[in-house]
Amino acid sequence: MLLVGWRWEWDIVRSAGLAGSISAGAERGPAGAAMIQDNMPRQGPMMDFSTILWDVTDGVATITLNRPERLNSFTETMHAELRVALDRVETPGVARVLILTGAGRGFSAGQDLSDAMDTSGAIHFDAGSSLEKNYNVMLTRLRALPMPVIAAVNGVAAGAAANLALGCDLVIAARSASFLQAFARIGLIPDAGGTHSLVHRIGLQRAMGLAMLAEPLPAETAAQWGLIWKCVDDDRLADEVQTLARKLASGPTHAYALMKRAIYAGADNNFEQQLALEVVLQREAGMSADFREGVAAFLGKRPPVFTGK
Ligand code: LHQ
Repeated sequence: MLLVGWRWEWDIVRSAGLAGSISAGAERGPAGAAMIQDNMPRQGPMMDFSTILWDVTDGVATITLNRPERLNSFTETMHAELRVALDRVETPGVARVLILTGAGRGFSAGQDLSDAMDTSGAIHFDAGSSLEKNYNVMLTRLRALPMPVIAAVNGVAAGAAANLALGCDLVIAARSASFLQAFARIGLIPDAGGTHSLVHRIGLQRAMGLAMLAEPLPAETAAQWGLIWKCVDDDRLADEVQTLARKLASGPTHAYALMKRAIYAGADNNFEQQLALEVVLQREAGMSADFREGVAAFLGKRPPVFTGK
């Protein structure tokens, strides 16, 4: 797919049902709504990607994996484009929430396996190097991103893509979606953080079963097991994700960034380490403009208007 105009891209995003209304303005003011800084683009699909779609509307950035004919599997081009899109999200003032989703019927089938085969039909692929260069960098960046990252899992998420989705801060999935640790089917092991996130969230037995049997885990079971935040009916996914994203985009962004640091560290630290970390991070949160606003709003018996600072 070649260079396309933003309106075309927008149609695709809208048909995937996940982007915010292009004409929707942010609610503002004391209703607790999004405070959009003047330099924040109200809408901003870019024209220079061929494997992803990019949009930022009212502080909500959306990256849509967009190779639906190959179930949005990852190629080197897609990884390169994702790096650029993340550069944009990381630019101060651009976004206060990131949504990651897929176009068409799937979220993503993981690594594009045709990349592993050369023109003679031989399989040559340094999977370790692809992890180091691509997936691990992206996972680390998503975790460090100073804003909430939502995975909107619209269909099957397989292989590295399942674990990339699980690497987002909140995972919300359509009821028809599933999470497939497909690796054993092709003689690999779960990667992209899966051996960490699965063990921590659902325990060793369930992690081992998913890894060894490589059977799809329905979204509903994933939610029941605590692997993801929520499973919703397919026709509710777009609205639920937008509502969640807009709520988070009007929240205390700096506190969210600190929460991410605390909670991810909490998966590995002991109790004493975590108490000490909370002191450091809470001290920082307590110096924020949003803390001052939160307290003033509480005492003034009005909803807070957070700027994210
Ligand atoms: C695909 C793919 C795909 C290419 C569907 N590649 N074309 C590895 C190496 C390096 C570093 C990082 O980590 C990794 C880990 C990985 O991620 S390895 C890849 C792991 N993923 C898989 O093994 C999943 C492979 N795909 C499937 O098993 C199925 O496609 C699932 C179960 C996801 C969905 O099944 P269906 O709904 O029946 O769809 P489909 O199989 O018909 O796929 C649709 C098309 O997409 C089809 O093309 P075609 O031309 O026949 O219509 C597939 O060939 C293509 N496709 N996954 N990973």
